[in-house]
Amino acid sequence: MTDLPLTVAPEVADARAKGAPIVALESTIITHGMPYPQNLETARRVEAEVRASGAVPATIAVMAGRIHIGLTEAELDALAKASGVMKLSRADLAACLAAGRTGATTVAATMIAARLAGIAVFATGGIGGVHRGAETSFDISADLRELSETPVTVVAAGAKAILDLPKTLEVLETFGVPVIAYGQDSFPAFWSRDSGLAAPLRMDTADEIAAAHLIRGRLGLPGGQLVANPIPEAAEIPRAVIVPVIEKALAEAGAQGIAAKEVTPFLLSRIFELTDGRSLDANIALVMNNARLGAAIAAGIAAAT
Ligand code: PSU
Ligand code: MN
Repeated sequence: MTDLPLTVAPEVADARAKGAPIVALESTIITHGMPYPQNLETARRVEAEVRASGAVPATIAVMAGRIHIGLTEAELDALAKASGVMKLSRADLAACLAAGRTGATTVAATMIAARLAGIAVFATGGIGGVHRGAETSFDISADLRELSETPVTVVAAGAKAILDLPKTLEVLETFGVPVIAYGQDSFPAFWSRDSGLAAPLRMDTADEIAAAHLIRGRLGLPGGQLVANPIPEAAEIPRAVIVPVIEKALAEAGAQGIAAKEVTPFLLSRIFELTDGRSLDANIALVMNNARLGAAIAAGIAAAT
């Protein structure tokens, strides 16, 4: 571990040493998921929310060939403003480090880095999944496989309806990933609280989610858990409003031949434009909500270990 290019922020290292709760945060949401300056404001507010909820935030990114676990104000600022930052999934992480480049970590790469740093819980907005039309495009996010391999509990607001949600749930089931809806029976769909699909599992307390995380480890099962936390009611966008927008963005992506890593960022930015920013307000509200739940789960794990 010592020769890994890993820089752990002092606050995070201190929390690790004390066994205090830590919540990892990703950086692709900053560089490829939201426009500037809302990306920077949100990243700061999410960190503050984790702190206010009693945990230490650790935003993860690769800066000049080193994995950073916890970013300084200046690093966060530079990342939010930078253009041409690599989008790093499992396949890209080592290449970015070897080249000494800067990259933002997706859910998959953030999980890998969190595990290296001994962080059990990670909060974000939405995960990648099985894209619509995957039966011909084969576009399935590496986030799903990562959840089956890396023991980190990921708190998200479900998955966006830009994805094929039934297929996403099927793949997670095949991979043996627990998908836990928080406080309701149905699987949430990011901007909407209800996807119309039943979630495979339901839990109503952070402590129960923490206990399940620890028991999986003791069972020797690799992989993490996906906690699907519904967006707060006040921030929800009704399906009748968001679904036509999604259809339009998807049609444009198809017509323009957008493929591979470009698909998700393209759809996110088109949906932002087409909703005049309303999708972004909802996105920010749900990330904050996930930060709070992530902190509570991390506290549950810290208390039990
Ligand atoms: N979904 C969102 N917001 C995001 C992402 C997905 O609602 O910001 C980002 C996350 O970093 C996720 C990545 O891990 O996109 C998935 O990209 P892909 O579909 O190319 O695997
Ligand atoms: Mn993809």
